[in-house]
Amino acid sequence: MIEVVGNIVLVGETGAGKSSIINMIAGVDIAETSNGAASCTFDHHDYTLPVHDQYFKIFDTMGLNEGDRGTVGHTAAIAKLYQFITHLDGQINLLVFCMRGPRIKDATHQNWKLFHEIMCEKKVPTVLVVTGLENEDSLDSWWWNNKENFERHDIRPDDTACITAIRGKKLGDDRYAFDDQYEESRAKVMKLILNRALLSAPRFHKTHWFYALIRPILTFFRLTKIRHRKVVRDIAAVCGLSEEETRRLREEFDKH
Ligand SMILES: Nc1nc2c(ncn2[C@@H]2O[C@H](COP(=O)(O)OP(=O)(O)O)[C@@H](O)[C@H]2O)c(=O)[nH]1
Ligand SMILES: [Mg+2]
Repeated sequence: MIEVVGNIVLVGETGAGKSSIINMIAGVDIAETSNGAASCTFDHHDYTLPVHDQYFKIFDTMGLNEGDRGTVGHTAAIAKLYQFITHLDGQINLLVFCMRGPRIKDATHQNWKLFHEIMCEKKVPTVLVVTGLENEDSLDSWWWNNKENFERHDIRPDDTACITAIRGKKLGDDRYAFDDQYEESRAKVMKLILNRALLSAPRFHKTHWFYALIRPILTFFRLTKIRHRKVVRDIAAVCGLSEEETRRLREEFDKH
C-alpha cells in the first residue's frame, strides 16, 4: 500500500496553470487542462502522485476568478468548503499558489487572502509558482524584477518557482519548442515541493476548522444579508450534516 506523506493544495484562478502543473508532476496527462466548465470556489479533485518517490495527495482546486467575490453562491461554496475540509482531514502540508505571469490581478490578491490568510491562518508554508514565462530570457530574474509588486499586495511567499508548464509547439518526433525550459521547470517544482512541504504540518481539527471558517468566509464574500434558516437547511442537506452539526452551523450563522 502507498504511504501518503502529506497534502498539497494548488490554488489560483482558472487559467493559472494548476492542472498543467499536476500533469507536469505526474509526467502524463491526468488532469484536464483549459477546462472552463462552470464550477464553484472550493470545488476540487485530488491526485495521489510521487514527488521523488514520496507520495503526496495533490489537490487541484477551483479558486476565485476575477469578479467572483460578490457573486459566489454561498450555499454551494460553503457546502464545497465542508467537503474540501473533510477530504483534507485537517491537514495541509504545502499551499502552492499558482498564477499566470505577468500581471497581478485582483483575483490573485483575493485568492491569496482567501486561502493563505483565511483558510490556512498564515500557518501553512506557501509557495508561488508563476507560469507562462517560456519567453523570458531568465526565468529566475523574473521574480526578482517583479517581487516589489507582490510585496505591495502583501503577497509574500516562502519560496517561488518561475516556470513554463507547457512544452509548446511540436517540432518533430517527440521534440517540442520549450522542452528544455519544461524539464528545468519540472525539476524546480519537484524541488520546491520537497524542500517546502512540512512533514509535521499544523493540524486543524476537522470540524472546528470548518465552523471557525464560516464567519470569516461569509465576511469575505460579503454575505451578510442572507436568510439564515433556509441557507443552513440547504447546506446541511448538501453536506449530509447530522442534527448536531446542523445546530452548530446555525449557531455560527447566528453569531454573524
Ligand atoms: N503559454 C503557456 N500556457 C500555459 C502555461 N501553463 C498552462 N498554460 C495553458 O493555459 C491554459 C490553462 O491551463 P490549466 O492548466 O488548465 O489552468 P488551470 O485552470 O489553473 O487548471 C491551458 O491551455 C494551458 O495549456 C504556461 O506556462 N505557458
Ligand atoms: Mg484546471
